[in-house]
Amino acid sequence: MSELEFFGHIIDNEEVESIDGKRFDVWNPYTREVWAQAAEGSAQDADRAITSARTAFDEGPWPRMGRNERAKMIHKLADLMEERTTEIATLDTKNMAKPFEQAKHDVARSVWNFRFFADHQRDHVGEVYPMDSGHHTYSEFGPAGVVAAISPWNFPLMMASWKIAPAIAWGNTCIIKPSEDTPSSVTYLGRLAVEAGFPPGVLNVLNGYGHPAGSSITGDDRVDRVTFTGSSTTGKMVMASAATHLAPVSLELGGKGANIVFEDADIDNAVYWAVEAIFRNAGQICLAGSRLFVHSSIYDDFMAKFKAAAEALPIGDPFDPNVKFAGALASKRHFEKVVSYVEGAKDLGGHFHTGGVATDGSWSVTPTIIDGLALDAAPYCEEIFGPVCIVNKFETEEEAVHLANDTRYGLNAMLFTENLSRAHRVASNLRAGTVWVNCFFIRDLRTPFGGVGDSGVGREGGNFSREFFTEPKAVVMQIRR
Ligand code: TXE
Repeated sequence: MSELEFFGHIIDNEEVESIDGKRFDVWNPYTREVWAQAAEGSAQDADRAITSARTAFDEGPWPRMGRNERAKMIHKLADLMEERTTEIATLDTKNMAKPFEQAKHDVARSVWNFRFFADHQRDHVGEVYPMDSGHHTYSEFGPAGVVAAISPWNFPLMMASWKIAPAIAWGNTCIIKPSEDTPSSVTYLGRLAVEAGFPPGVLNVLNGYGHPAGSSITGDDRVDRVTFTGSSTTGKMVMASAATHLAPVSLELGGKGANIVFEDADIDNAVYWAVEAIFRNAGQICLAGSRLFVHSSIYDDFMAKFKAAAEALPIGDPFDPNVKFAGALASKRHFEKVVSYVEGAKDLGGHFHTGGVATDGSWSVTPTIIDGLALDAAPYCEEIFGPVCIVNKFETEEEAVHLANDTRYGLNAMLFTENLSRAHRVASNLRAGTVWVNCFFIRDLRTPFGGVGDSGVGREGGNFSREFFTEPKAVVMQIRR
């Protein structure tokens, strides 16, 4: 046991065990071995973390320091992350079998999250309105207070940084509760914040399970904002818990992304992105293009190329630089979930063009492409969150839009066409938070990000993050009587 790595809570700039000394095992899903342990947070540990963040907010320097000084410290943290890219990426790869090259890319995107929001709060422009009554009114964006952030395991560092960066940039203090499946990189980030000289209590890391650790921070009335990424079911519980003390929530939940390939698409480009959209990160992406709609006139051609590209993906050791997709799934529990959908698709008469094989030696499912399922079949309607693409034909644009929108989710959609008018028209008609045209997964942090329906509540990004992580105030000033 002694050679296992340990990830404690980071509270008040100290890395600590749980009060009751409890720990849980951290698995490497590729080797299927326990490689570390993490502190298992209880309600008492959550209380310690909240007290720390509350005191840091009410009495500490962070919300009171100049914007430039705060930005500098956040950039210092980003510098340290950049320097330790290999170490951090190694943790995410060990922890969830994320291909190492991709894990490094995730670190780079996380670094950019911190840099972007540090600068965004430093440089943001306020509004002043001269009023006919002889007053000026302006908006002030003061920090909201203590932020409880709950992050998932599919992009362990990146999803956490996406919450922490705007929260602390706007002068809040934060408690992040990483997924129990992937505590390592976020704890490491907490260590780096201490090294970067953050005042105690600005960034606390609370490890542990959704209940009691997560629910104890969302339900505490000393918490002013709750930001959560995870399943729609848990999201509803988080919202109910935050509602007990009227804390605003930002929820980024599940998805069942539609990917529409029109007859006038550049087929090779569409195939490239269809592969990226469902097999990157082994399909464990809320934005995955898990429902693919292909025009009937190009269906056979497209499917032959898509199948060939899927079968060419090397699967295996995530530390192997050739393995870029479809490694092991993040946990045994998740592997079993994906397999149950694959088996369900077989029982429901789905036609497997490729895949559907649970591989030996790791918790992997081969890249899977299925068609022939009914539109009410569970694998078609529900979020599988694995490398499983369900394909359907369509005949008209109206039909494609109807199919794409006929879901409880609405996080994102993609469309492939070389017809400019159609691109704009369809993008406008799709019920989704993000629409990609002839591409996928490209993101500008200034734009809104979030979902419709069961995919979430609220938007983050640029000024949308500012609205959520601050308490906007109107000040009215008499200029002349
Ligand atoms: O999610 P949960 P799970 C989807 C995906 C996946 C499914 C289940 O389909 O197969 O959800 O994954 C914390 N109060 N997504 O079980 O339960 C939990 O500890 C407060 C989509 O991992 O939502 C973890 O930190 N927190 C998704 C986080 O919530 C609670 C990413 C997510 O766990 C809690 C992940 C509670 N009562 C899964 N219960 C996406 N949108 O990208 C749990 N948690």
